[in-house]
Amino acid sequence: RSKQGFTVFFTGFSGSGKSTIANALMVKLMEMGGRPVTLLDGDIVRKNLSSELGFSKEHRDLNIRRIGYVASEITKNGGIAICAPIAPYATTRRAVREDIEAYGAFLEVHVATSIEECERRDRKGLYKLAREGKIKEFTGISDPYDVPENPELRVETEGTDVDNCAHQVLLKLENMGLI
Ligand code: GGZ
Repeated sequence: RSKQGFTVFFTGFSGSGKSTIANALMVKLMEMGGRPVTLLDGDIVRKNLSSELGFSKEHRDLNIRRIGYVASEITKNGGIAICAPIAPYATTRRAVREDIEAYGAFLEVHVATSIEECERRDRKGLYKLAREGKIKEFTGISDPYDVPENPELRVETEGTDVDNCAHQVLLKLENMGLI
């Protein structure tokens, strides 16, 4: 019998490393073959699926529910979905988990890079703009982020490289009997 589908759901601040780790994980899972792998990255979803949405709580929740719906369909069909939005609200993450667990497994991965480190890196210059008030409702600066209390996995990116973080996710998937 072929293995069940599953969703790996990354959550963390802008610039925490979610996309980079998600990409590395996707490559590793694709190399293993077997099931199709679909990456639903924050920016890509916002461009293609949620282009009319902003960053109010209502809009963020809609965005996350859409990602959750697509991931649940992929999971239902036996595929692998990798999601990498900020997903700042615990209740919304919980709702997505429930949608997906109806069809397969859900692995929440908290990319636990601190806000100080994300702001220090400021890869896209967004934190600077947020501090200047040029971007409003910016997660971690002027908008909330509920730290996940019981994620399946928490990865620390300060002092751990991308490959190692992606490998930790693979080990967890193995332990859960999913790969
Ligand atoms: C947070 C924002 C904001 C505000 C624009 N707050 O580093 P990025 O650029 O590529 O990742 C961030 C992305 C967040 O979109 P998500 O869909 O992941 O967010 S959520 O899960 O909350 O729906 C950042 C950019 O969009 N960005 N304005 N105000 N991030």
